[in-house]
Amino acid sequence: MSSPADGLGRRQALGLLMGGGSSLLLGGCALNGLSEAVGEATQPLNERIEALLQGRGAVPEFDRRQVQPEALLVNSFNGTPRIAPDAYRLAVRGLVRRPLNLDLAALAALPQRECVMRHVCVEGWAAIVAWSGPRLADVLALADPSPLGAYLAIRSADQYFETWDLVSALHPQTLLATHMNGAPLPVANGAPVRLASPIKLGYKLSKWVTGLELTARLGDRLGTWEDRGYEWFAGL
Ligand SMILES: Nc1nc2c(c(=O)[nH]1)N[C@H]1C(S)=C(S)[C@@H](COP(=O)(O)O)O[C@H]1N2
Ligand SMILES: [Mo]
Repeated sequence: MSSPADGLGRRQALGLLMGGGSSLLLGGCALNGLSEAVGEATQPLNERIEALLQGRGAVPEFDRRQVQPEALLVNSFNGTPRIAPDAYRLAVRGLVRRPLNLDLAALAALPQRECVMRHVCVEGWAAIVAWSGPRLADVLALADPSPLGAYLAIRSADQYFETWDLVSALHPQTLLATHMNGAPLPVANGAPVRLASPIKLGYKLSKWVTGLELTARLGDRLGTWEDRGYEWFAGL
């Protein structure tokens, strides 16, 4: 006899155990027809469980010599915005006590981290990349976040939009990268500032980031691709 969960992945099996509604965030099954039945009230629990399952520990990193520059394909869906470095400002808004407009010098003055990670795109390619820049957590800390903040909305110059849970945003390997493979970030890859993190799929890693907004809840828009059915948590 096989159990009903046979042949299903861990996430799907868990989704069954917890009731179908949980599959929206846990299983990547946003297109299974159940998504409409998922109430907002069930989301925080799902997110907490997902974070627990992932352990939220540090992801093992690669060696700098393992980077695969030729394997990193450019995926841009709304053109390539060109941002003059001198004019660049990163707006930090929402549930913060000190709203900020940070220039590139302010980002460069923060401790610089490097993360050599595998970038994974759902379109079927992956590449090991070395990203560096300040930690997103250090940037947010400058704005003195309110404890009520639980989500981060991320705006980009090409109108790309993303939302993240704050636990993932504050993960020590989540960076606002200004450099790629040891050189300044190329325009096509998001210059002057993009998200980089080994804990999320490629579409969560916004390029040309111009705005961060700390919020207590998710709004109507989850993200450019999430609103078309892609999974919101998109954990790796
Ligand atoms: N602003 C913005 N960010 C974006 C995208 C985009 O089109 N616009 N594409 C996403 C997707 S699907 C992937 S896989 C990566 C690709 O990053 P790359 O072009 O540097 O390889 O960027 C992500 N971030
Ligand atoms: Mo992607």
